[in-house]
Amino acid sequence: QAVFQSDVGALLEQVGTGKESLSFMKRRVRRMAAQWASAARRLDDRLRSHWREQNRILVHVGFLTEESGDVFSPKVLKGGPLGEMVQWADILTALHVLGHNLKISFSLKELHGFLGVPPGRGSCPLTGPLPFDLIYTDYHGLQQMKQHMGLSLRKHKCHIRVIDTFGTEPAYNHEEYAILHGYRTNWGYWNLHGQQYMTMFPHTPDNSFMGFVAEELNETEKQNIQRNKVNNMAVVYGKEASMWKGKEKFLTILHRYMEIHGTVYYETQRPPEVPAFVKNHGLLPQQELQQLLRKAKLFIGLGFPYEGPAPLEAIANGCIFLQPKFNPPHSSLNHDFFRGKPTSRKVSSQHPYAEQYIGRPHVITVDFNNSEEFEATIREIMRINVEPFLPYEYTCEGMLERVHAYIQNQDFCSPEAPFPPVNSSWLSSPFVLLPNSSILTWASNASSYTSWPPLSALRLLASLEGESCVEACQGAELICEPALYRFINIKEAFSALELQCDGVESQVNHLLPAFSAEHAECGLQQDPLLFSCAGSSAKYQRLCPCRDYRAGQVALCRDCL
Ligand code: U2F
Repeated sequence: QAVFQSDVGALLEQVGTGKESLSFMKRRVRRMAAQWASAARRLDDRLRSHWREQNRILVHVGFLTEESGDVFSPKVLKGGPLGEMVQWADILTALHVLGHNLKISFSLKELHGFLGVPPGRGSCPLTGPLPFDLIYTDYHGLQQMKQHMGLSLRKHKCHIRVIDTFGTEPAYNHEEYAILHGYRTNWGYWNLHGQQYMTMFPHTPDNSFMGFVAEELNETEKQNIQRNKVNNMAVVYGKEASMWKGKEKFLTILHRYMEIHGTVYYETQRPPEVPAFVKNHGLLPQQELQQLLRKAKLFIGLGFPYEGPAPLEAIANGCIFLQPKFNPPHSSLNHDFFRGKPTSRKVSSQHPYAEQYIGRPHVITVDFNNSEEFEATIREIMRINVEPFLPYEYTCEGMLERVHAYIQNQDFCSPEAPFPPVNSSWLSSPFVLLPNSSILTWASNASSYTSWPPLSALRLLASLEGESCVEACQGAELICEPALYRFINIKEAFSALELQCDGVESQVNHLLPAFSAEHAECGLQQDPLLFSCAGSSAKYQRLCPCRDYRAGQVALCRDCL
Protein backbone atom coordinates (compact mmCIF):
# COMPACT_ATOMS: atom_id res chain seq x y z
CA GLN A 1 0.00 0.00 0.00
CA ALA A 2 1.15 3.54 -0.75
CA VAL A 3 1.54 5.76 2.29
CA PHE A 4 1.72 9.54 2.02
CA GLN A 5 5.20 10.85 2.86
CA SER A 6 5.84 14.45 3.64
CA ASP A 7 9.58 14.33 4.17
CA VAL A 8 11.30 15.20 0.89
CA GLY A 9 14.84 14.36 2.07
CA ALA A 10 15.04 11.07 0.20
CA LEU A 11 13.72 12.69 -2.96
CA LEU A 12 16.34 15.45 -2.84
CA GLU A 13 19.06 12.85 -2.50
CA GLN A 14 17.79 10.97 -5.52
CA VAL A 15 17.83 14.05 -7.73
CA GLY A 16 21.60 14.30 -7.41
CA THR A 17 23.88 17.24 -8.14
CA GLY A 18 26.18 18.74 -10.72
CA LYS A 19 23.83 20.69 -12.96
CA GLU A 20 22.11 24.04 -12.61
CA SER A 21 18.82 22.46 -13.71
CA LEU A 22 18.99 19.92 -10.88
CA SER A 23 19.84 22.62 -8.35
CA PHE A 24 16.88 24.71 -9.58
CA MET A 25 14.55 21.74 -9.16
CA LYS A 26 15.89 20.93 -5.71
CA ARG A 27 15.50 24.52 -4.53
CA ARG A 28 11.92 24.37 -5.70
CA VAL A 29 11.22 21.05 -3.97
CA ARG A 30 12.65 22.40 -0.73
CA ARG A 31 10.78 25.68 -0.95
CA MET A 32 7.44 24.00 -1.59
CA ALA A 33 7.88 21.04 0.80
CA ALA A 34 5.65 22.44 3.55
CA GLN A 35 2.82 23.15 1.09
CA TRP A 36 3.01 19.62 -0.28
CA ALA A 37 3.00 18.19 3.23
CA SER A 38 -0.15 19.98 4.32
CA ALA A 39 -1.85 19.16 1.01
CA ALA A 40 -0.96 15.51 1.54
CA ARG A 41 -2.55 15.57 4.98
CA ARG A 42 -5.77 17.01 3.59
CA LEU A 43 -5.96 14.53 0.73
CA ASP A 44 -5.10 11.65 3.04
CA ASP A 45 -8.04 12.62 5.25
CA ARG A 46 -10.37 12.69 2.28
CA LEU A 47 -9.17 9.37 0.84
CA ARG A 48 -9.13 7.48 4.14
CA SER A 49 -11.25 4.64 2.87
CA HIS A 50 -9.33 4.13 -0.37
CA TRP A 51 -6.70 1.47 -0.75
CA ARG A 52 -3.86 2.94 -2.75
CA GLU A 53 -1.59 0.50 -4.48
CA GLN A 54 2.09 1.40 -4.26
CA ASN A 55 3.51 1.55 -7.78
CA ARG A 56 7.08 1.03 -8.88
CA ILE A 57 7.72 4.15 -10.93
CA LEU A 58 10.63 5.16 -13.12
CA VAL A 59 11.02 8.81 -14.02
CA HIS A 60 13.44 9.34 -16.90
CA VAL A 61 13.89 13.02 -17.68
CA GLY A 62 15.07 12.76 -21.29
CA PHE A 63 15.55 16.45 -22.11
CA LEU A 64 18.06 16.88 -19.29
CA THR A 65 20.29 13.97 -20.36
CA GLU A 66 23.66 14.77 -21.93
CA GLU A 67 22.78 12.31 -24.68
CA SER A 68 19.90 14.55 -25.84
CA GLY A 69 22.19 17.57 -25.89
CA ASP A 70 20.73 19.15 -22.72
CA VAL A 71 20.44 22.71 -23.99
CA PHE A 72 18.34 23.71 -20.96
CA SER A 73 20.73 23.30 -18.01
CA PRO A 74 23.31 25.88 -19.13
CA LYS A 75 20.55 28.48 -19.53
CA VAL A 76 18.88 28.12 -16.14
CA LEU A 77 20.62 31.21 -14.78
CA LYS A 78 20.56 33.04 -18.09
CA GLY A 79 16.87 33.54 -18.80
CA GLY A 80 16.30 30.20 -20.55
CA PRO A 81 13.07 28.22 -20.22
CA LEU A 82 12.31 27.05 -16.69
CA GLY A 83 8.71 25.92 -17.16
CA GLU A 84 9.66 22.34 -17.92
CA MET A 85 11.87 22.17 -14.82
CA VAL A 86 9.11 23.60 -12.69
CA GLN A 87 6.85 20.84 -13.98
CA TRP A 88 9.33 17.97 -13.55
CA ALA A 89 10.16 19.12 -10.02
CA ASP A 90 6.45 19.06 -9.20
CA ILE A 91 5.81 15.69 -10.86
CA LEU A 92 8.66 14.15 -8.88
CA THR A 93 7.37 15.68 -5.67
CA ALA A 94 3.79 14.58 -6.29
CA LEU A 95 4.83 10.98 -6.99
CA HIS A 96 7.11 10.95 -3.96
CA VAL A 97 4.53 12.48 -1.63
CA LEU A 98 1.88 10.02 -2.83
CA GLY A 99 4.21 7.34 -1.49
CA HIS A 100 5.20 5.48 -4.62
CA ASN A 101 8.45 3.64 -5.06
CA LEU A 102 10.40 6.05 -7.20
CA LYS A 103 13.54 5.72 -9.30
CA ILE A 104 14.82 8.80 -11.10
CA SER A 105 17.18 8.95 -14.04
CA PHE A 106 18.84 11.92 -15.74
CA SER A 107 21.23 9.92 -17.95
CA LEU A 108 21.30 6.91 -20.22
CA LYS A 109 23.59 5.14 -17.80
CA GLU A 110 21.07 5.45 -14.99
CA LEU A 111 18.28 4.41 -17.36
CA HIS A 112 20.16 1.24 -18.30
CA GLY A 113 20.83 0.51 -14.67
CA PHE A 114 17.19 0.78 -13.68
CA LEU A 115 15.93 -1.23 -16.63
CA GLY A 116 18.53 -3.94 -16.08
CA VAL A 117 20.14 -3.54 -19.49
CA PRO A 118 23.70 -4.93 -19.17
CA PRO A 119 26.49 -2.31 -19.46
CA GLY A 120 27.98 -2.05 -22.92
CA ARG A 121 24.96 -3.72 -24.44
CA GLY A 122 22.98 -0.55 -24.74
CA SER A 123 20.79 -1.56 -27.64
CA CYS A 124 20.03 -4.99 -26.26
CA PRO A 125 16.31 -5.45 -25.75
CA LEU A 126 15.10 -5.87 -22.24
CA THR A 127 14.30 -9.55 -22.01
CA GLY A 128 12.71 -10.07 -18.63
CA PRO A 129 9.58 -8.46 -17.26
CA LEU A 130 9.54 -4.69 -16.93
CA PRO A 131 10.64 -3.85 -13.38
CA PHE A 132 8.24 -0.87 -13.25
CA ASP A 133 4.49 -0.34 -13.26
CA LEU A 134 4.82 3.13 -14.75
CA ILE A 135 7.47 5.10 -16.61
CA TYR A 136 7.22 8.87 -16.86
CA THR A 137 9.42 10.34 -19.55
CA ASP A 138 9.35 12.88 -22.40
CA TYR A 139 9.77 12.70 -26.17
CA HIS A 140 13.58 12.64 -25.85
CA GLY A 141 13.40 9.86 -23.30
CA LEU A 142 11.03 7.88 -25.49
CA GLN A 143 13.51 8.03 -28.36
CA GLN A 144 16.27 6.88 -26.03
CA MET A 145 14.19 3.98 -24.80
CA LYS A 146 13.45 2.96 -28.36
CA GLN A 147 17.16 2.89 -29.11
CA HIS A 148 18.09 1.09 -25.95
CA MET A 149 15.18 -1.17 -25.16
CA GLY A 150 14.72 -2.21 -28.77
CA LEU A 151 11.70 -4.28 -29.57
CA SER A 152 10.67 -4.65 -25.97
CA LEU A 153 9.56 -1.02 -25.90
CA ARG A 154 6.60 -2.00 -28.02
CA LYS A 155 5.72 -4.72 -25.53
CA HIS A 156 5.91 -2.36 -22.55
CA LYS A 157 4.54 0.76 -24.21
CA CYS A 158 1.29 0.80 -22.25
CA HIS A 159 3.21 1.58 -19.04
CA ILE A 160 4.69 4.77 -20.46
CA ARG A 161 3.50 8.32 -19.83
CA VAL A 162 4.98 11.10 -21.94
CA ILE A 163 5.26 14.56 -20.39
CA ASP A 164 4.54 16.69 -23.41
CA THR A 165 4.30 20.45 -22.78
CA PHE A 166 2.07 21.49 -25.66
CA GLY A 167 0.27 18.22 -26.38
CA THR A 168 -0.08 15.67 -29.17
CA GLU A 169 -3.29 15.20 -31.10
CA PRO A 170 -4.38 11.71 -32.19
CA ALA A 171 -3.99 12.40 -35.93
CA TYR A 172 -0.28 13.16 -35.32
CA ASN A 173 0.23 10.21 -32.99
CA HIS A 174 -1.10 7.53 -35.36
CA GLU A 175 1.86 6.46 -37.46
CA GLU A 176 0.19 5.30 -40.64
CA TYR A 177 -2.46 8.03 -40.59
CA ALA A 178 0.09 10.78 -39.93
CA ILE A 179 2.21 9.65 -42.86
CA LEU A 180 -0.73 9.33 -45.24
CA HIS A 181 -2.52 12.54 -44.31
CA GLY A 182 0.22 15.10 -43.68
CA TYR A 183 0.35 14.94 -39.87
CA ARG A 184 3.94 13.76 -39.73
CA THR A 185 6.26 15.72 -37.42
CA ASN A 186 9.78 15.33 -36.10
CA TRP A 187 8.43 14.45 -32.68
CA GLY A 188 7.25 11.20 -34.10
CA TYR A 189 4.18 9.14 -34.24
CA TRP A 190 4.38 6.67 -31.45
CA ASN A 191 0.98 5.01 -31.68
CA LEU A 192 0.40 5.58 -27.99
CA HIS A 193 -3.01 6.05 -26.50
CA GLY A 194 -3.71 9.82 -26.69
CA GLN A 195 -4.13 10.05 -22.93
CA GLN A 196 -0.65 8.67 -22.34
CA TYR A 197 0.59 12.13 -23.33
CA MET A 198 0.42 14.47 -20.36
CA THR A 199 0.41 18.23 -20.81
CA MET A 200 1.34 21.30 -18.81
CA PHE A 201 -2.09 22.93 -19.13
CA PRO A 202 -5.42 21.28 -20.04
CA HIS A 203 -4.75 22.14 -23.69
CA THR A 204 -6.69 19.33 -25.29
CA PRO A 205 -8.81 16.66 -23.65
CA ASP A 206 -7.25 14.16 -26.07
CA ASN A 207 -4.27 14.16 -23.71
CA SER A 208 -4.20 13.92 -19.94
CA PHE A 209 -3.63 17.11 -18.03
CA MET A 210 -0.63 16.73 -15.73
CA GLY A 211 0.06 20.36 -14.77
CA PHE A 212 2.32 21.68 -12.02
CA VAL A 213 1.70 23.80 -8.92
CA ALA A 214 1.93 27.40 -7.82
CA GLU A 215 2.24 28.65 -4.29
CA GLU A 216 -1.00 28.95 -2.38
CA LEU A 217 -1.54 31.71 0.15
CA ASN A 218 -3.38 31.50 3.44
CA GLU A 219 -5.94 34.13 4.43
CA THR A 220 -3.50 36.24 6.46
CA GLU A 221 -0.99 36.28 3.61
CA LYS A 222 -3.74 37.27 1.19
CA GLN A 223 -4.78 40.17 3.38
CA ASN A 224 -1.19 41.33 3.83
CA ILE A 225 -0.62 41.22 0.11
CA GLN A 226 -3.68 43.26 -0.62
CA ARG A 227 -2.70 45.80 1.97
CA ASN A 228 0.79 46.18 0.54
CA LYS A 229 -0.05 46.31 -3.16
CA VAL A 230 1.46 49.23 -5.04
CA ASN A 231 -1.26 50.41 -7.37
CA ASN A 232 1.03 51.82 -10.03
CA MET A 233 3.56 49.02 -10.19
CA ALA A 234 3.81 46.67 -13.18
CA VAL A 235 6.11 43.69 -13.77
CA VAL A 236 6.83 42.60 -17.32
CA TYR A 237 6.67 38.88 -18.18
CA GLY A 238 9.87 38.19 -20.10
CA LYS A 239 13.17 37.04 -18.67
CA GLU A 240 15.08 37.02 -21.94
CA ALA A 241 15.95 40.23 -23.80
CA SER A 242 14.76 38.92 -27.19
CA MET A 243 11.20 38.73 -25.84
CA TRP A 244 11.19 42.54 -25.52
CA LYS A 245 12.07 43.31 -29.12
CA GLY A 246 9.60 45.68 -30.78
CA LYS A 247 7.44 46.12 -27.64
CA GLU A 248 8.43 49.69 -26.82
CA LYS A 249 5.22 51.25 -28.14
CA PHE A 250 2.77 49.77 -25.68
CA LEU A 251 5.30 49.81 -22.84
CA THR A 252 5.58 53.57 -23.38
CA ILE A 253 1.82 53.91 -23.00
CA LEU A 254 1.91 51.77 -19.88
CA HIS A 255 4.74 53.88 -18.49
CA ARG A 256 2.48 56.96 -18.53
CA TYR A 257 0.53 55.29 -15.75
CA MET A 258 2.84 52.85 -14.04
CA GLU A 259 6.34 52.19 -12.87
CA ILE A 260 7.58 49.26 -14.91
CA HIS A 261 9.77 46.50 -13.49
CA GLY A 262 11.51 43.70 -15.36
CA THR A 263 13.44 40.55 -14.50
CA VAL A 264 15.53 40.30 -17.65
CA TYR A 265 18.76 38.38 -17.61
CA TYR A 266 21.85 40.42 -18.50
CA GLU A 267 25.56 39.84 -18.30
CA THR A 268 27.20 43.20 -17.85
CA GLN A 269 25.06 45.85 -19.49
CA ARG A 270 21.40 46.56 -19.76
CA PRO A 271 20.05 44.77 -22.87
CA PRO A 272 19.22 47.33 -25.61
CA GLU A 273 15.80 45.75 -26.14
CA VAL A 274 14.71 46.83 -22.66
CA PRO A 275 13.56 50.49 -22.63
CA ALA A 276 15.47 52.84 -20.34
CA PHE A 277 12.39 53.58 -18.21
CA VAL A 278 12.18 49.94 -17.09
CA LYS A 279 13.61 49.13 -13.69
CA ASN A 280 15.38 45.86 -14.41
CA HIS A 281 16.19 43.57 -11.49
CA GLY A 282 17.98 40.96 -13.60
CA LEU A 283 16.81 37.36 -13.50
CA LEU A 284 15.61 36.66 -9.98
CA PRO A 285 15.48 33.44 -8.00
CA GLN A 286 11.89 32.14 -7.93
CA GLN A 287 11.35 33.21 -4.36
CA GLU A 288 12.40 36.81 -5.02
CA LEU A 289 10.22 36.98 -8.09
CA GLN A 290 7.28 35.99 -5.86
CA GLN A 291 8.10 38.91 -3.56
CA LEU A 292 8.11 41.33 -6.47
CA LEU A 293 4.77 39.94 -7.70
CA ARG A 294 3.28 40.43 -4.25
CA LYS A 295 3.85 44.15 -4.51
CA ALA A 296 2.88 44.61 -8.15
CA LYS A 297 -0.62 45.39 -9.38
CA LEU A 298 -0.04 44.28 -12.95
CA PHE A 299 1.84 41.48 -14.70
CA ILE A 300 2.02 42.17 -18.41
CA GLY A 301 2.75 39.67 -21.20
CA LEU A 302 4.80 40.49 -24.29
CA GLY A 303 3.34 37.71 -26.46
CA PHE A 304 6.12 35.20 -25.70
CA PRO A 305 6.78 32.80 -23.95
CA TYR A 306 3.59 30.95 -24.67
CA GLU A 307 1.75 29.14 -21.92
CA GLY A 308 4.30 29.29 -19.10
CA PRO A 309 3.85 29.02 -15.32
CA ALA A 310 4.65 32.65 -14.45
CA PRO A 311 1.16 34.13 -15.12
CA LEU A 312 -0.38 31.65 -12.66
CA GLU A 313 2.17 32.68 -10.05
CA ALA A 314 1.39 36.35 -10.69
CA ILE A 315 -2.37 35.82 -10.39
CA ALA A 316 -1.84 33.72 -7.25
CA ASN A 317 0.01 36.70 -5.81
CA GLY A 318 -2.82 39.09 -6.53
CA CYS A 319 -1.66 40.60 -9.83
CA ILE A 320 -3.87 41.26 -12.81
CA PHE A 321 -2.41 39.53 -15.86
CA LEU A 322 -2.75 41.64 -18.99
CA GLN A 323 -1.90 39.77 -22.17
CA PRO A 324 -2.13 40.16 -25.95
CA LYS A 325 -4.92 38.53 -27.90
CA PHE A 326 -3.76 36.77 -31.09
CA ASN A 327 -5.95 37.43 -34.07
CA PRO A 328 -5.60 35.25 -36.08
CA PRO A 329 -4.65 32.68 -33.45
CA HIS A 330 -1.13 31.22 -33.53
CA SER A 331 -0.71 27.55 -34.40
CA SER A 332 1.61 25.08 -36.09
CA LEU A 333 0.10 26.20 -39.39
CA ASN A 334 1.13 29.87 -39.13
CA HIS A 335 3.81 30.31 -36.45
CA ASP A 336 7.41 29.22 -36.25
CA PHE A 337 7.37 28.33 -32.57
CA PHE A 338 4.54 25.83 -33.04
CA ARG A 339 5.58 24.65 -36.52
CA GLY A 340 6.41 20.96 -36.39
CA LYS A 341 4.69 20.42 -33.04
CA PRO A 342 2.22 17.53 -33.15
CA THR A 343 -0.91 19.64 -32.71
CA SER A 344 -2.99 22.06 -34.76
CA ARG A 345 -4.48 23.69 -31.67
CA LYS A 346 -5.22 27.36 -32.16
CA VAL A 347 -3.58 29.53 -29.51
CA SER A 348 -5.83 32.56 -29.08
CA SER A 349 -3.58 34.59 -26.76
CA GLN A 350 -0.25 34.29 -25.01
CA HIS A 351 -1.90 32.19 -22.32
CA PRO A 352 -5.20 30.63 -23.39
CA TYR A 353 -5.63 28.81 -20.07
CA ALA A 354 -5.49 32.14 -18.22
CA GLU A 355 -7.88 33.61 -20.77
CA GLN A 356 -10.43 30.80 -20.82
CA TYR A 357 -10.26 29.18 -17.40
CA ILE A 358 -9.55 32.23 -15.25
CA GLY A 359 -10.58 35.36 -17.17
CA ARG A 360 -11.66 38.68 -15.73
CA PRO A 361 -10.97 40.35 -13.39
CA HIS A 362 -7.70 38.40 -12.91
CA VAL A 363 -6.89 38.08 -16.60
CA ILE A 364 -7.53 40.67 -19.27
CA THR A 365 -6.85 39.79 -22.90
CA VAL A 366 -6.79 42.62 -25.45
CA ASP A 367 -5.36 43.58 -28.81
CA PHE A 368 -2.09 45.33 -27.95
CA ASN A 369 -1.93 46.91 -31.42
CA ASN A 370 -5.04 48.91 -30.63
CA SER A 371 -3.50 51.74 -28.57
CA GLU A 372 -6.84 53.23 -27.46
CA GLU A 373 -8.13 49.90 -26.20
CA PHE A 374 -4.79 49.21 -24.53
CA GLU A 375 -4.72 52.55 -22.75
CA ALA A 376 -8.34 52.28 -21.64
CA THR A 377 -7.52 48.87 -20.18
CA ILE A 378 -4.61 50.27 -18.19
CA ARG A 379 -6.88 52.94 -16.78
CA GLU A 380 -9.41 50.30 -15.85
CA ILE A 381 -6.71 48.24 -14.14
CA MET A 382 -5.68 51.25 -12.07
CA ARG A 383 -9.26 51.41 -10.76
CA ILE A 384 -10.03 47.81 -9.91
CA ASN A 385 -8.87 45.63 -7.07
CA VAL A 386 -8.48 41.88 -7.31
CA GLU A 387 -7.81 39.16 -4.79
CA PRO A 388 -5.08 36.55 -5.15
CA PHE A 389 -6.47 33.55 -6.99
CA LEU A 390 -5.18 30.06 -7.77
CA PRO A 391 -7.35 27.46 -9.53
CA TYR A 392 -7.65 24.32 -7.38
CA GLU A 393 -6.04 22.18 -10.10
CA TYR A 394 -2.81 24.17 -9.69
CA THR A 395 -2.64 23.77 -5.90
CA CYS A 396 -0.57 20.98 -4.37
CA GLU A 397 -3.74 19.24 -3.20
CA GLY A 398 -5.29 19.53 -6.66
CA MET A 399 -2.23 18.06 -8.34
CA LEU A 400 -1.97 15.23 -5.80
CA GLU A 401 -5.65 14.44 -6.26
CA ARG A 402 -5.32 14.33 -10.04
CA VAL A 403 -2.11 12.30 -10.18
CA HIS A 404 -3.56 9.89 -7.62
CA ALA A 405 -6.69 9.46 -9.75
CA TYR A 406 -4.65 8.80 -12.90
CA ILE A 407 -2.39 6.27 -11.20
CA GLN A 408 -5.27 4.36 -9.68
CA ASN A 409 -7.57 4.43 -12.70
CA GLN A 410 -5.87 4.96 -16.04
CA ASP A 411 -5.10 1.62 -17.62
CA PHE A 412 -3.74 1.37 -21.13
CA CYS A 413 -2.50 -2.20 -20.72
CA SER A 414 -5.62 -4.35 -20.27
CA PRO A 415 -7.43 -5.10 -23.48
CA GLU A 416 -10.66 -3.13 -23.50
CA ALA A 417 -13.80 -5.19 -23.31
CA PRO A 418 -15.19 -5.37 -26.84
CA PHE A 419 -17.94 -2.88 -27.37
CA PRO A 420 -20.79 -3.10 -28.07
CA PRO A 421 -21.28 -6.45 -26.36
CA VAL A 422 -22.59 -9.17 -28.60
CA ASN A 423 -26.08 -10.43 -27.82
CA SER A 424 -26.58 -8.01 -25.06
CA SER A 425 -30.00 -6.63 -24.50
CA TRP A 426 -28.97 -3.27 -23.16
CA LEU A 427 -27.98 -1.86 -26.49
CA SER A 428 -31.62 -1.37 -27.20
CA SER A 429 -32.16 0.47 -23.96
CA PRO A 430 -33.02 4.05 -24.76
CA PHE A 431 -31.05 7.23 -24.82
CA VAL A 432 -32.95 9.87 -22.95
CA LEU A 433 -33.34 13.23 -24.56
CA LEU A 434 -33.09 16.05 -22.07
CA PRO A 435 -35.78 18.66 -22.67
CA ASN A 436 -34.81 21.59 -24.89
CA SER A 437 -31.33 20.42 -25.71
CA SER A 438 -29.52 18.04 -27.90
CA ILE A 439 -27.68 16.66 -24.91
CA LEU A 440 -28.53 13.08 -24.31
CA THR A 441 -28.06 10.99 -21.29
CA TRP A 442 -27.41 7.40 -21.90
CA ALA A 443 -29.78 5.75 -19.53
CA SER A 444 -28.70 2.19 -19.65
CA ASN A 445 -27.78 -0.67 -17.47
CA ALA A 446 -24.29 -0.32 -18.81
CA SER A 447 -22.85 0.20 -15.39
CA SER A 448 -21.44 -3.31 -15.61
CA TYR A 449 -18.99 -1.80 -18.08
CA THR A 450 -15.93 -0.75 -16.23
CA SER A 451 -14.61 2.38 -17.70
CA TRP A 452 -12.83 5.40 -16.28
CA PRO A 453 -14.27 7.97 -16.31
CA PRO A 454 -17.39 5.93 -15.57
CA LEU A 455 -20.06 5.65 -18.21
CA SER A 456 -22.45 7.49 -15.92
CA ALA A 457 -20.53 10.69 -16.75
CA LEU A 458 -21.24 10.42 -20.49
CA ARG A 459 -23.36 13.02 -22.23
CA LEU A 460 -23.70 12.46 -25.95
CA LEU A 461 -23.78 15.50 -28.19
CA ALA A 462 -23.63 16.31 -31.90
CA SER A 463 -21.36 19.18 -32.86
CA LEU A 464 -22.38 21.79 -35.39
CA GLU A 465 -20.87 21.47 -38.84
CA GLY A 466 -17.34 22.86 -38.74
CA GLU A 467 -17.13 22.49 -34.97
CA SER A 468 -14.75 20.18 -33.06
CA CYS A 469 -15.82 18.08 -30.11
CA VAL A 470 -13.58 20.22 -27.90
CA GLU A 471 -15.77 23.20 -28.80
CA ALA A 472 -19.09 21.36 -28.85
CA CYS A 473 -18.64 20.02 -25.32
CA GLN A 474 -17.28 23.34 -24.08
CA GLY A 475 -20.40 25.05 -25.44
CA ALA A 476 -22.49 22.86 -23.16
CA GLU A 477 -20.20 23.50 -20.16
CA LEU A 478 -18.88 20.00 -20.43
CA ILE A 479 -15.58 18.55 -21.57
CA CYS A 480 -14.89 16.07 -24.36
CA GLU A 481 -13.78 12.72 -22.98
CA PRO A 482 -11.93 10.54 -25.50
CA ALA A 483 -12.02 7.49 -23.19
CA LEU A 484 -15.80 7.38 -23.75
CA TYR A 485 -15.69 7.40 -27.56
CA ARG A 486 -15.88 3.65 -27.77
CA PHE A 487 -19.36 3.76 -26.24
CA ILE A 488 -20.77 6.16 -28.81
CA ASN A 489 -19.14 4.71 -31.90
CA ILE A 490 -22.30 2.78 -32.76
CA LYS A 491 -25.07 3.41 -35.25
CA GLU A 492 -27.65 3.72 -32.48
CA ALA A 493 -25.94 6.92 -31.36
CA PHE A 494 -27.00 8.63 -34.59
CA SER A 495 -30.64 7.73 -34.20
CA ALA A 496 -30.53 8.80 -30.57
CA LEU A 497 -29.50 12.24 -31.81
CA GLU A 498 -32.21 12.08 -34.48
CA LEU A 499 -29.67 12.01 -37.28
CA GLN A 500 -31.13 9.87 -40.08
CA CYS A 501 -28.51 7.75 -41.79
CA ASP A 502 -29.05 6.61 -45.38
CA GLY A 503 -25.92 4.59 -45.03
CA VAL A 504 -23.47 3.68 -42.28
CA GLU A 505 -19.80 3.16 -43.07
CA SER A 506 -16.71 2.49 -40.99
CA GLN A 507 -13.62 4.45 -41.95
CA VAL A 508 -10.20 5.43 -40.68
CA ASN A 509 -10.63 9.18 -40.19
CA HIS A 510 -9.91 11.14 -37.02
CA LEU A 511 -13.18 13.13 -37.38
CA LEU A 512 -15.35 10.05 -37.00
CA PRO A 513 -17.84 9.13 -35.68
CA ALA A 514 -19.65 11.90 -37.54
CA PHE A 515 -22.70 12.69 -39.66
CA SER A 516 -22.47 14.17 -43.12
CA ALA A 517 -25.72 16.01 -43.82
CA GLU A 518 -25.08 16.39 -47.52
CA HIS A 519 -25.22 12.66 -48.18
CA ALA A 520 -27.08 11.64 -45.04
CA GLU A 521 -24.06 9.43 -44.37
CA CYS A 522 -23.16 8.17 -40.93
CA GLY A 523 -19.49 7.40 -40.44
CA LEU A 524 -18.10 5.24 -37.67
CA GLN A 525 -14.50 5.13 -36.51
CA GLN A 526 -12.61 2.03 -37.55
CA ASP A 527 -9.45 2.62 -35.54
CA PRO A 528 -9.87 3.40 -31.82
CA LEU A 529 -6.41 5.01 -31.77
CA LEU A 530 -7.91 7.84 -33.84
CA PHE A 531 -10.73 8.76 -31.48
CA SER A 532 -10.09 12.50 -31.27
CA CYS A 533 -11.81 15.43 -29.60
CA ALA A 534 -9.75 17.82 -31.73
CA GLY A 535 -10.53 18.33 -35.39
CA SER A 536 -13.42 19.71 -37.39
CA SER A 537 -14.71 19.90 -40.93
CA ALA A 538 -17.46 21.92 -42.56
CA LYS A 539 -18.71 18.60 -43.96
CA TYR A 540 -19.30 16.94 -40.63
CA GLN A 541 -21.43 17.09 -37.55
CA ARG A 542 -19.25 15.12 -35.17
CA LEU A 543 -20.55 12.82 -32.44
CA CYS A 544 -19.02 13.90 -29.15
CA PRO A 545 -18.67 12.03 -25.87
CA CYS A 546 -18.84 14.86 -23.35
CA ARG A 547 -18.65 14.58 -19.58
CA ASP A 548 -19.04 16.77 -16.55
CA TYR A 549 -16.07 17.96 -14.50
CA ARG A 550 -15.33 19.08 -10.98
CA ALA A 551 -15.15 22.74 -10.22
CA GLY A 552 -11.48 23.71 -10.45
CA GLN A 553 -10.39 20.23 -11.54
CA VAL A 554 -11.25 19.77 -15.20
CA ALA A 555 -9.34 16.48 -15.48
CA LEU A 556 -11.80 14.68 -13.20
CA CYS A 557 -15.49 14.03 -13.57
CA ARG A 558 -17.75 14.26 -10.54
CA ASP A 559 -17.76 10.48 -10.03
CA CYS A 560 -14.12 10.03 -10.98
CA LEU A 561 -12.67 9.76 -7.49
C1 U2F B 1 7.46 28.58 -20.89
O1 U2F B 1 8.73 28.52 -20.27
P1 U2F B 1 9.32 29.68 -19.45
O2 U2F B 1 10.37 29.18 -18.56
O3 U2F B 1 9.73 30.76 -20.40
O4 U2F B 1 8.07 30.13 -18.53
P2 U2F B 1 7.88 31.31 -17.53
O5 U2F B 1 6.42 31.42 -17.37
O6 U2F B 1 8.66 32.49 -17.93
O7 U2F B 1 8.49 30.92 -16.14
C2 U2F B 1 8.99 29.72 -15.68
C3 U2F B 1 9.45 29.93 -14.26
O8 U2F B 1 10.50 30.89 -14.24
C4 U2F B 1 10.51 31.50 -12.98
C5 U2F B 1 9.05 31.65 -12.64
C6 U2F B 1 8.39 30.47 -13.33
O9 U2F B 1 8.04 29.44 -12.43
O10 U2F B 1 8.89 31.63 -11.25
N1 U2F B 1 11.22 32.78 -13.02
C7 U2F B 1 12.24 32.98 -12.14
O11 U2F B 1 12.58 32.10 -11.36
N2 U2F B 1 12.90 34.20 -12.12
C8 U2F B 1 12.53 35.20 -12.97
O12 U2F B 1 13.14 36.26 -12.90
C9 U2F B 1 11.49 34.98 -13.88
C10 U2F B 1 10.86 33.74 -13.89
C11 U2F B 1 6.82 27.25 -20.79
F1 U2F B 1 6.72 26.91 -19.47
C12 U2F B 1 7.59 26.25 -21.53
O13 U2F B 1 6.90 25.05 -21.47
C13 U2F B 1 7.75 26.69 -22.97
O14 U2F B 1 8.63 25.82 -23.63
C14 U2F B 1 8.28 28.12 -23.05
C15 U2F B 1 8.15 28.66 -24.44
O15 U2F B 1 6.81 28.92 -24.78
O16 U2F B 1 7.53 28.95 -22.23
